[in-house]
Amino acid sequence: MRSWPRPSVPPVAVGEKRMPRLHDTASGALRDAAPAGDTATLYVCGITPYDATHLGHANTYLAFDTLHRLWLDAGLAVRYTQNTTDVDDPLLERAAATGVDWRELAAEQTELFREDMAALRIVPPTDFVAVTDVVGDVASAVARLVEDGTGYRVEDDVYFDVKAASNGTWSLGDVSGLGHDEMLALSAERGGDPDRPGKRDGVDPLLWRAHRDGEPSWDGPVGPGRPGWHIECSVIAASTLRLPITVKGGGNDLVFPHHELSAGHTAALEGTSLASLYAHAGMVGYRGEKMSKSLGNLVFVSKLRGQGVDPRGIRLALLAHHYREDWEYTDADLERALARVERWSAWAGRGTGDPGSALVDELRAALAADLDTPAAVAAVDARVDSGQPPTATDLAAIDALLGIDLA
Ligand code: 5CA
Ligand code: ZN
Repeated sequence: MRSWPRPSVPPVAVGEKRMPRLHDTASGALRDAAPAGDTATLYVCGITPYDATHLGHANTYLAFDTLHRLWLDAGLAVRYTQNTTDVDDPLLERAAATGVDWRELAAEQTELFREDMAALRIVPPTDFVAVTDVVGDVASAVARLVEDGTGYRVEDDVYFDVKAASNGTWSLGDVSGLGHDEMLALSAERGGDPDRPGKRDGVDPLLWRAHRDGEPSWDGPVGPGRPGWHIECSVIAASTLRLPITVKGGGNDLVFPHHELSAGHTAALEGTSLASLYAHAGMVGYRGEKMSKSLGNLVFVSKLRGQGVDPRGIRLALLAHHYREDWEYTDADLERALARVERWSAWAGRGTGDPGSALVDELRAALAADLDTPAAVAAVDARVDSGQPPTATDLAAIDALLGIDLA
């Protein structure tokens, strides 16, 4: 479907380019986030379109935007896929509770998300794919899994047999490193149904939910129903990107079950790993809890924009925290960031001079080391405080790498 407008990203022709290194959840190590060829691929799990876009969402997409910008700066082509989970239990529940058609709710929230992403100058995905646009592909994938024995029925629903699927390419735990008991507990918390009778293993996830009265459903080779959650991202990744993906990303609430089991589905369907590296952003909290739709403790990007807040301030409030950190947002974060935008803008307004600045090298070095945006912001602060006016390269680098246009 339609994505959002691409911000201008100026080329920065001077200095030494750097390939990023990222913390990989699967190995627990810092690893090169680099493709074998000259095209990097990225898949970031997209929104379930209701209660969008809160600052937690924005923080996750901004983390991967920083990676995207580093890759572009390093001269790579980037293919980036993002999905929207536009049919799923929580979305249907919200639609029912508010008396809105679920399709209308999803369309309206996806449009709001596009506007927020454009305002924050997030470089858009190459492919922005709604699950409802690929239901036929998901159904065929589920049918193949049933045929090869990794998919099985519980009544009319279809589940994925994690034990049967664990083979040389993927074994349960490869992505998350969790033990079986921890998986059962998390699965209960995060949309799974570990106690359903008839399942071969409590961790086995739903591949296809058979039609229930009042729920949307599609006809297909496994009977009328709708996609399970993890299979949607496996199918969308395989249909848009060459596997394994260079980096698979999302918030750290997706490590298990979502990314673990998407990787399992991909191994079973494609015989290959889903991704070379799994990167996860921390959770942004507000008033003592993770910012989440179910708790309702949300700060919306659109609301801040509506109050006239400069989107560069929102961006800098988030960039001031390392992407892997779990942190709690307060109004002071935004106030500090807006003061910073003012200082940086005043500096940029002094006209350009002094060709000897090393700022671009400092920014690249900080960001290439696991996207250390706080260090990058501090490097700009130091340059601003030095009393020297900016160079044209300084301003281009701040725009290209941090997405802050001071012109
Ligand atoms: N549609 C699925 C992914 S396929 C989903 O998790 N949707 S979501 O709307 O709940 O979240 C969208 C993205 O924002 C995910 O990558 C999720 O990990 C991330 N996210 C959700 N809440 C927060 C939060 N409080 N802080 C940081 N990231 C968050
Ligand atoms: Zn996903």
